[in-house]
Amino acid sequence: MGMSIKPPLTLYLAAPRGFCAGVDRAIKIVEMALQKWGAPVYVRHEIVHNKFVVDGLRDKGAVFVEELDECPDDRPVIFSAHGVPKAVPAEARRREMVFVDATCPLVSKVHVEAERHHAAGLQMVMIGHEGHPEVLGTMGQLPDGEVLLVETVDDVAGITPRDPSRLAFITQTTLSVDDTAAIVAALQARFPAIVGPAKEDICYATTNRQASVKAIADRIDALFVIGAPNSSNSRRLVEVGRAAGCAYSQLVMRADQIDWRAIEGARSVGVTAGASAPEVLVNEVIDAFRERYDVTVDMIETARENVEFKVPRVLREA
Ligand code: 0CJ
Ligand code: F3S
Repeated sequence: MGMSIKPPLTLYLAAPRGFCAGVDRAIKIVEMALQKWGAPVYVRHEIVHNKFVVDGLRDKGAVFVEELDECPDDRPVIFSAHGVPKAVPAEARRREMVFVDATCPLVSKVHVEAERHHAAGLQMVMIGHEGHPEVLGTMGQLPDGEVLLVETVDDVAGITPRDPSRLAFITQTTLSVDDTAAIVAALQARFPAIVGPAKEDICYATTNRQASVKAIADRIDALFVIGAPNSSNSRRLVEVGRAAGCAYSQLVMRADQIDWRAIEGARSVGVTAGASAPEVLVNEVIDAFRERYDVTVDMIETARENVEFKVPRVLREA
């Protein structure tokens, strides 16, 4: 940079951002399993959707696979934070494997809701993204055909429930709060008898991160969401930024993905991170801004979080 004077820039740092309690717990489970049993410990699916986290655990001896049939019988396996269909632990039991379920307790709660409604004779409608592991896991709690999936308001008109008067709905935990409210309203309009949670099953972390983006979106020229392309909650933060008035809202895995020319002339930017993105990557992005600008960081905190989840008992025992 030599003698050049850096242009001023205000960096609005959203809070809450980054790791949620479910991600924190899931990563701890892998680390504690490696300590307890040694390497290799198998992990079914990325423990959370972040390459930096996954690479770090792989360096410590975790082996990431997509399906249980890629694991040997005689090594422990961990199921990712997103949850698994019932058939997965059933198969692990049949093979007498040691397994630890890192499914977020807030996802497990949705699994229980689905089972409860099913036991009461209701067919389920799930609001979620087709093919996402959480959706596969939650739908996989019930027999095939018992859960109808809708992704959009338009999808609501296209489903054909067995008995429209005996329906319940559940949702993925990482959806857009606003889009989901519209889908729930469409379901209630078409199926007045449908039962469900008070609002939806979106978790506290998803809700809080979206609210903090909304709080800064109208005062920034650009928004950078640190997160992975396969991270649902992170992608929703980009959409929320755009919908709330920041047209240039971008998902970046880390600092090297920032397109500096695209933000030439920017005076203020927003930075946040998805629930699976570690704070070291936030700091990396802030440092990259400091190299190019005279940065003033202004943290905008819209909520305080104090949620913590215990790791399973098997890992708390010596
Ligand atoms: O599904 C979850 C319980 C969220 C886990 C944390 O975030 P991430 O990015 O691994 O997963 P999503 O794609 O679901 O946001
Ligand atoms: Fe759980 Fe929500 Fe995080 S469902 S894993 S607390 S994003």
